[in-house]
Amino acid sequence: MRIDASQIADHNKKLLGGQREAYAFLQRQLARKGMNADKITGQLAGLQAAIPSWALGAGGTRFGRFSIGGEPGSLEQKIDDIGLLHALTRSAGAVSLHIPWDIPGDARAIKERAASHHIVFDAVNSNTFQDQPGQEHSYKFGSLCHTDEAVREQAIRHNLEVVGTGKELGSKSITVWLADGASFPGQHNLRGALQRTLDSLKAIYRHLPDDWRMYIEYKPYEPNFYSTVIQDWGTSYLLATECGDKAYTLVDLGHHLPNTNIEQIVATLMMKGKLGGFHFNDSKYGDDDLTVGSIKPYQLFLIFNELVYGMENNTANNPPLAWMIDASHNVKDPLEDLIQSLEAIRLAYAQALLIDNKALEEAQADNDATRAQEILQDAFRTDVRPLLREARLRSGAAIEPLALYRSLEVRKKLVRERGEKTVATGL
Ligand code: PSV
Ligand code: MN
Repeated sequence: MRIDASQIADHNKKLLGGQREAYAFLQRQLARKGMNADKITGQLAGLQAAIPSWALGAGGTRFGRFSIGGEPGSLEQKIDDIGLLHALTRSAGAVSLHIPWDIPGDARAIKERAASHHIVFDAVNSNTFQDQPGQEHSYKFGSLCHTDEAVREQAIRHNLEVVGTGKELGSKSITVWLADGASFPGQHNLRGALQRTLDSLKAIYRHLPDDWRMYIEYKPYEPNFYSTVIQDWGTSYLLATECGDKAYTLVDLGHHLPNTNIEQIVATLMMKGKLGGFHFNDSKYGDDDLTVGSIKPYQLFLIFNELVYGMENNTANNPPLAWMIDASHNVKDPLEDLIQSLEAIRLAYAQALLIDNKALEEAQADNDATRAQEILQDAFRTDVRPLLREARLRSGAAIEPLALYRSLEVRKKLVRERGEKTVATGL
């Protein structure tokens, strides 16, 4: 199914009066503080997050997976689902493919289908954390770090094939996440495993097209529980630096030990011009892959504060970031969950744009911690939703995407079209 412009226009017409009032009120409040609501609205509209091709079905845990019905059974249907999200929000204009979960049979046709939804192809993701049917060597004991050269070569080849697929689709970057690690002390020579990983990444990097980037994702644990080869941002930064200018660190919010100061990691990486991308999600304990902003919205705001500051004070020429939602949907309808995540990302961005940086700098210079907190929290506690609604309205999206999604009974229609028992590829 597709959502057409007239359905959106009808929905917006009903909400227009309320939106006009709320926006005008906020516009006046912001103007009093010397801020321009229209400018912020324009900045919000520019923030697009990629949707991963694996996030459109029910996610599972290792204990089970419960179908939600109407799941996309093919890449074409996944693109159509992202098309729905983008039509409703105009903030999901990109897809990130995971290969081999989603290999386009006919790249040109897939590209055309995506273009018909105004969707482009963001980073492609390689997968050497699972064995595929017919694969010669197993990744049970690692891939790019493996002690056996033949396994490493197979994994390198896979990454290059993924780049090849990405090239056909118009992607310009590859994200490498490795499950490589050890579950028991002594299982790995820690230094040897890191060295082999570096050598393998360099081999991939050597074949990277000039206008491509390589993002190196880190994660402290899982599926290995004693050591992960690329365990933290420092290791990723080291590897990216040794590979070269086209390699960057990728931060996945869920890939930190509890209470890690992620905003500080962002600040450090941007200071060095080495922050490549972001995987958004939220968590309470570990890599929980929950809806963005559902658990720690203040942390997300503080992260966006550093991102905005980093973009405005880009002394190290950090390139524009690749944004992606990397969440899993166990109990919610994935499309509803993603609409909420898209909203949370823009909310945090809008709040960060409201920070009075001049006043903050003064408070910092005076070592006035109380004032600094007031300045941050004043921005955080501003209800910025009229700005988000306005950005959607002006870009042809729905003022309230979730409400429209429900009133159009999208899931019910998808179940009717695709069936109750379809299962999407992914974890
Ligand atoms: C691993 O936990 C991860 O964050 C990587 O980005 C994977 O590509 C993705 O999740 C899906 O498993
Ligand atoms: Mn991730």
